[in-house]
Amino acid sequence: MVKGWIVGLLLLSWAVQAHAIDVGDPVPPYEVHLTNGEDVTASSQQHHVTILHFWASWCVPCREEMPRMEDLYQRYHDKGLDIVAIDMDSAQDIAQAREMMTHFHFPWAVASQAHVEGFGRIWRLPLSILIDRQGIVRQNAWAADDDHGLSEAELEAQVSPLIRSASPLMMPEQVTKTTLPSVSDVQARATAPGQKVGVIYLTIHNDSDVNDALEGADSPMAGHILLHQTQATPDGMTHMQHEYHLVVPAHGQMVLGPGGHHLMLEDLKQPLMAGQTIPLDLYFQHAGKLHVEVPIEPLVPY
Ligand SMILES: [Cu+2]
Repeated sequence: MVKGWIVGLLLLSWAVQAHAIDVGDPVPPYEVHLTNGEDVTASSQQHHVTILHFWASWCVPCREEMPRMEDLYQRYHDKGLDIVAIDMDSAQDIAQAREMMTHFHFPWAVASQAHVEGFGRIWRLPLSILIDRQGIVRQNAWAADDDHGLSEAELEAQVSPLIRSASPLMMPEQVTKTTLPSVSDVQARATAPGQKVGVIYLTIHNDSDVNDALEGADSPMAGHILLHQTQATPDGMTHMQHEYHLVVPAHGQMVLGPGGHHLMLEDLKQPLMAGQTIPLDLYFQHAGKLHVEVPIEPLVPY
């Protein structure tokens, strides 16, 4: 049964798109002109939980699923849920779709009035896309495993947590993608001739809403750069421990300074001369690469 619908839909040329989205992606731009005259777009749905629900009047599991969508809508619409039905009927069947929609309270549009190409191919029916209040796709090509449509329990399990979360449900790799940390108090110390190691201090500020982590650093002036922490040993000495991951908390900072964390430049290609700068790339787990020019300070006598 399902196979027949898939083949039928593959022939619908308007829906054919090469690019598809993944769960966790920001919602692509879309624009749906509803039969009630209103428009629904990604920006009009900010702070709402949205289900884009693709269906057709000839689709048996759609007819089973629609009343459960209606129940869900009745339960959660005043708490922020919107359901937008997009009817995939061909032109001669739209009257039938219109009659069916009179039984439901959520709005609908015909497919030719729905610009949803960014979601990729609508490859089966019924099919739903669930978008959270932050505009993140939480279910893509959402459909039941059987021919009876999504159950009340399946709908409830996915939708109610998004309804309850007025605050963002965090997806760090999405949220921080464009938020680079900034740095202050950046400095290196000049080295004596023949010295093969140098040190860089800086403070990292994370202005995004989620934790990030410094995972590595690189510079053409050193063979490699390690993340180190100076630690006191019981006998009163210090040693340097290699770290792989320095967490910079959300809206917080990480200080790399004398006696604590630092960047250790090893296998220096040339002496670090006061007044020059070191080109440095910092690699963050979420934000990616940050380039910094590090001023070299004179060697201070201890
Ligand atoms: Cu060190």
